Amino acid sequence: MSLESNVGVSDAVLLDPITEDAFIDNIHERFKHDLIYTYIGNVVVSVNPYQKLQLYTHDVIDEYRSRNIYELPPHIYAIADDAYRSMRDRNLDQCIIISGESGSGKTEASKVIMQYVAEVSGKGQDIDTVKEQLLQSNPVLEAFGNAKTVRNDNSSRFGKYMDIEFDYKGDPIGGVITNYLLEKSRVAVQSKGERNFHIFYQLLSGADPQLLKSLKLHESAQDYVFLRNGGNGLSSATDDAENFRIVKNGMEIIGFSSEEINHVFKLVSTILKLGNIQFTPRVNEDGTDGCDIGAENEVQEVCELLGCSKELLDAALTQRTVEVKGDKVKTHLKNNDAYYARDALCKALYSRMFSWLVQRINDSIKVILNSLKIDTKGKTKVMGVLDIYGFEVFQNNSFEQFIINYCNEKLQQIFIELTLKEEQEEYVKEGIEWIHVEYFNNAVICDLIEKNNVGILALLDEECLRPGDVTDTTFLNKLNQRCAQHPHYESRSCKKTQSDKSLPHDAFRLRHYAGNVLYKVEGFIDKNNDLLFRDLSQAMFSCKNPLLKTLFPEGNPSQKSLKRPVTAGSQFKISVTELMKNLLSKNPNYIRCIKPNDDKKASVLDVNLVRHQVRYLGLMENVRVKRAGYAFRQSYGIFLYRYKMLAKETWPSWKGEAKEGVKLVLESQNIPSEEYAFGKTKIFIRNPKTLFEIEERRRDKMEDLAVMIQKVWKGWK
Ligand code: AOV
Ligand code: MG
Repeated sequence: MSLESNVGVSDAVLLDPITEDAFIDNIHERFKHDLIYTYIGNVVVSVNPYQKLQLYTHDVIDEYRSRNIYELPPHIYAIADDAYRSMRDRNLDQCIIISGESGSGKTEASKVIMQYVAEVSGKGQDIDTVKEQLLQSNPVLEAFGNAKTVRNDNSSRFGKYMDIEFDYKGDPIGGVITNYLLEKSRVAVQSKGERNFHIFYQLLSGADPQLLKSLKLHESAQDYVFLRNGGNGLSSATDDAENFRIVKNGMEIIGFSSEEINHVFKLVSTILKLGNIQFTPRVNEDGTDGCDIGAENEVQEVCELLGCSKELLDAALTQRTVEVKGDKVKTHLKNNDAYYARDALCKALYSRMFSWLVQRINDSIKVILNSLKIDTKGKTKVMGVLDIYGFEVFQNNSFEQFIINYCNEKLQQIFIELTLKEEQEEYVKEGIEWIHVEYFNNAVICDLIEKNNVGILALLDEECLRPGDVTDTTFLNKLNQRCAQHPHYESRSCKKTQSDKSLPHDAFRLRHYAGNVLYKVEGFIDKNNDLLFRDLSQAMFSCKNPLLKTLFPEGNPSQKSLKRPVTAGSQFKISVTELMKNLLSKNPNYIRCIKPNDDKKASVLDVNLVRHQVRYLGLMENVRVKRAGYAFRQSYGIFLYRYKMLAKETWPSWKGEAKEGVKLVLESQNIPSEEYAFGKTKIFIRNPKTLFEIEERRRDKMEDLAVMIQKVWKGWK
């Protein structure tokens, strides 16, 4: 990559005039020259190039290493370097928040950050082992947690937050991955043009004949119902066989035993086989409806793979035990209910296996650390990287999209809170002259979704827990009663939207920060309840395959308590709330990803599509706040402590007010007065370059002082 960049402006703050058109023209011009990154102050705006650019080579990394952020053209490396050095040198925990809609390049950006940190941090055999484990977690989790959607050939179907831990020297000494709700419905059903999770296809096309035979699998994806319903067994953009090799190798490097790897593949195979089971309706002797299992051989093979009794599995798939006044009574499942239960089992198997994989990777990193000579005691510092599923709108949107889009609302909320709201409030609080920049605050939508007792999630829980005849329709009715007045809620029965014929009767529409999404209510109650018949969890627990005992602890017959599990929605809300708290406790760095076109094409930028994103991401507001504001602020005491050696009046100590001392320091450096402003408790510096200059002069001064001390010292000796 040419590090010279004179196309447009590299920081949108320098645009003149600051208009949306100028902003988009600038991004567009740069994009045409393969300059996909542009700053807004310290925020990186990244436009997905949909082609391999020479942006991520060792040479480029070397260029960016330990350089100040504005010395080189914008790059994720510059942000990563800045975050890394602030963490190491100033002891500030960092987080890098990557946001943008589906297919905009978040996952790729997160990998670029990890690659950078791995390259610039310390070296050595032990440290390299840790790094390798952290890096290898990517292909493994992508294989199991990503899939092709109509928006993205490698779409993350789970949220991921990774804390990388460092010692005081800045060497990585560990990492913890947290995963957020996997879109498990995909295991059983995929929309047209989409695929199941990558691992299914990878296993079929990458496993050698011997492995396939031991897993009782055929090579052709077309043989499996769960891989057929999206009508898209192959994806042009992925090489499944090669990726299988990479994933298996990754699992080995991370420390999975060959037995564990085998258990995992057995579960993958089990799911494919269960998906091929067919049920046929039957009338029982007592006149009730029941069903029989077709494809007996698939069940037989599943039993062999899992070490399960066929009788038990047959029964669990077609019957259900219910307690009636303390007695256990078996009832037959109707045909449709059997399919439903079978799918629930497959989804539970897969999503629990996925969480286990994450846990296993975390444990493995800990185990390695304990066996190495790395000192993890003492103070560690953390850099968190967040890569979640992006905002998405499909033809059919269900509970999963509702959860994904809720998560994106929360991330937008953090961005607004920190870059638009708090920043402006601080100027006012500090008495700095300030003209307010208006922006849309999406807190109102977050409330609509998550507010205790009245938000959509609470109403969904209320309906799930209500005794009586609860259906998706009763849930929708409840929403219509309770949310009709909300400006971001619309449905066919709301007065304001009654006449809108594009609104079907079985859906509600939310006006999200990033656009309107119509959610079909079908499946909301079931997906939120997330219940698995106990017969199935008991059958799984009874299997010889040890992994299943870990995955289905509630199937242990000796476990008495049958407490109702927390609903999927509540669970997600709890984990997102924790995530937000965690992010807010760290120094945030932002990467805002933009998708240039809807066709995954290189060199094409659809101005209207980009305009839409620029608007909802609040980028213009961001530019205006940054342009009128100050890049750096610090309380007087801390600033003076760091720079007091620059003025003879304040060195070695200053007895007066800190603010006065700071004034003397800045005056002594002949810094133009428009470059800074005095707040009530803090000094504000407009341009980062000014701060870098002051920092450099401090460094020179420190060197002079060191030489002087050495001379004095020698004189004494
Ligand atoms: P996402 O993470 O934001 O979507 P990805 O990071 O998976 O999007 O990017 C989608 C695809 O765009 C990738 O598979 C690459 O083909 C291409 N791409 C993205 N960034 C780059 C880059 N810097 N250089 C080259 N190609 C790139 V989602 O996970 O769907 O929200 O849930
Ligand atoms: Mg992604």
